[in-house]
Amino acid sequence: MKLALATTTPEVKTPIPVALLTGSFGERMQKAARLGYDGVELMVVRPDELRVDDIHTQVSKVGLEVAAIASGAIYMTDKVSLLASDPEVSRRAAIRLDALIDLAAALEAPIVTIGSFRGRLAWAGGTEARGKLVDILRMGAEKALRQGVRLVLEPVNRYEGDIVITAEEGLGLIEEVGHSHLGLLLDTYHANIEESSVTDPFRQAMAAGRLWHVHLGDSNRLPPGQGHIDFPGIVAALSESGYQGYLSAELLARPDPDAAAAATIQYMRQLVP
Ligand code: LER
Ligand code: MN
Repeated sequence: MKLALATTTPEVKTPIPVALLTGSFGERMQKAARLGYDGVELMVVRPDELRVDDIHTQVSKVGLEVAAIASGAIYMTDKVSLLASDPEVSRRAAIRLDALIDLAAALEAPIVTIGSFRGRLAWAGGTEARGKLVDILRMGAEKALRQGVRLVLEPVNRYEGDIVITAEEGLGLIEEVGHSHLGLLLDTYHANIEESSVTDPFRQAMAAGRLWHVHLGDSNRLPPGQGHIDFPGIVAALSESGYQGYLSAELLARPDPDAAAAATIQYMRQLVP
């Protein structure tokens, strides 16, 4: 298992509450490496504004990997989502997803995340919009296959979404899509709110062969160890089921983005040597 943290790419100017580290992009890469992280999860908003070669250089010259390309900041800043009420916005979101997949391939990132960026059924016309999401995910997974990356769907709690709240629901939708390149991302913070057990979903998703990425945040969305989630139990469940992917810190940048990054790795390195 490897450790990463979520941070924004240079074109993102608005503060993202769950993005870690301060300074220029290059400075943040140096800080992440110095703290002992293995990788970074890049929260991208406008992929067409990025200088991909510069990013690749700044990440790799400090010995980091791009653990994932995250879509979550797109909805937060631009209000663009796959299930937007306006079909034109939804179309733009699908184009943005394509661009994130291309970016992941260019940066050798294995994963593109789809959490709150999927939008809500309620916005897109109710339960019928489920089929629309299935189609978009299937097309996205097909594009990911062509580019040698994989998509992960993230259950998000009921206050932030209305489709795929639990791991079981996520696995069901993934089965419906039926594509080799669509899997699951489990976020400990969302799992703590929605699941009956905080460890079983990790085992179930691993047993299904679909757990490809994990987000870390404690019950209060602070760094692990500062709330009441059983992180030793989760890491044990992952380790016993053979998880080799990233555990990526996506949590509130409190008391500040650097302190939260430091506290997270200090706690997690005891569990993931
Ligand atoms: C949002 O709460 C979250 O967990 C993100 O990963 C979703 O895009
Ligand atoms: Mn998350």
